[in-house]
Amino acid sequence: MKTALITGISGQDGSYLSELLLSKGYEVHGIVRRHSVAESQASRIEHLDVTTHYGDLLDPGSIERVFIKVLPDEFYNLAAMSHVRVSFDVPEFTMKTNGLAVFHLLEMVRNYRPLCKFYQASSSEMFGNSIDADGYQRESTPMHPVSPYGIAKLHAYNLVRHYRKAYGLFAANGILFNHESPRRGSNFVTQKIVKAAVQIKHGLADELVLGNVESQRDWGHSKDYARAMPAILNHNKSGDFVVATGKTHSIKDFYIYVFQTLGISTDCIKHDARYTRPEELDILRGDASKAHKTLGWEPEYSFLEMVDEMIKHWEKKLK
Ligand code: G4F
Repeated sequence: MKTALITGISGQDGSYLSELLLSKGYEVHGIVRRHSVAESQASRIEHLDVTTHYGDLLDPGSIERVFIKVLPDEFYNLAAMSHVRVSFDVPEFTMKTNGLAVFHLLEMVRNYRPLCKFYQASSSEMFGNSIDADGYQRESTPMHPVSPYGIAKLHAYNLVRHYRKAYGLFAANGILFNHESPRRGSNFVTQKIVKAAVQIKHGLADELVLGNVESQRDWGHSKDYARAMPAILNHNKSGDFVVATGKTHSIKDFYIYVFQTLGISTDCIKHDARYTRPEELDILRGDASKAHKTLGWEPEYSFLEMVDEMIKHWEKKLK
C-alpha cells in the first residue's frame, strides 16, 4: 500500500485527489490549517477516510513533523494562496506561501526521504500574456507572469526543476489550466456566476457584479485534472506537464450560457472595478499533447457538462 501526503487536502483539488487515491488503495494523509469556521475546513473531505494533521506552509517545522511521522511515498503540494486578484492585496504573504515554502518542502524531501516523489501544483497563470504563434501555451512557452500569484508560482516551478536536476529528486510540475467543479470556491468567477444566476432565478438575489468579462480561460473539470496528478508521479521519469482542454471561452460566453440555460435575462449583470486586476492575463489556451502522449491523460468532461453539473449543484443546494 502506498502512502500519500497532501497539502491543501481540504480544497477542491485535494478532495478529488483524495477520492482517487483512496480508490486506488493508497493510505491518504493531509495537512490542514486551523480555521476559525471548522465547517469550512472539512466540508469537502468529511465523507473520506483520510487522516488529517494540523500544519501550515509558513511554519516549516509543523510540516516537517508530519512528513517524518507519515513518511509518504508521494507528496502532493496543493496548498497555496490560490486567488490571483487577492494576491495583489497580499503579495508578500503570497510570495512566502506559494514560493518560498516550496523551497522548505523540497529541502525536507532531500534531507529526510529523497525517494519520496514530489508533485507541485504549478499554474497556467505563470505564462502571463505569453503565447505561442499558434495561439497555445505549452511546456516550452516562455513564462512572463502578470500577478504576484503567478510570480510566486513560477518561483516554485523553477525550484522543482532545480531540485530535480541538481539532486536527482523525482520532483514534477503539473501546469494546470483553470479547473472548476461544484466544489469550487464561490469567489472564483465560474462558481460566482453560477451561484448568483441560480439565486437570481429563485428571487434570492437581484444582481451579479463582475470585473473584466472579456478575458478568456481554458476551463476543465477538477476531477479530470486530479487524475493527471498521480499519473505524473507514476510516470517513469519526472517532468513538467501542461494539463488543459485546449478550448477557450470568455467570461461573457460563460455567463451567457448559464443565464440562457436558466432562462433569465443578463440585464442584471453589473460591472465594478473592484473585481478587476492591476494587470490582467487576457487569454489562456493550453496544449496538453505531452500529457496525452506520455501519460495517456485525456479530459472526460466537456466544458458544457462541467457547467451543467455546477448549475445542478446550486439548483439542488438552494432548494
Ligand atoms: O476565476 P478567476 O478568479 O481565476 P484565475 O484568476 O484565472 O485563476 C485561477 O486559475 C489559475 C490557473 O490559470 C489558478 F492558478 C488560480 O489558482 C485560479 O484557480 O478569474 C478568471 C477571470 C479573470 O480574468 C478575472 O479577471 O475572470 C475574471 N473576472 C471577472 N469578474 C473575475 C470576476 N474573477 C473573479 N474571481 N471575480 C469576478 O468578479
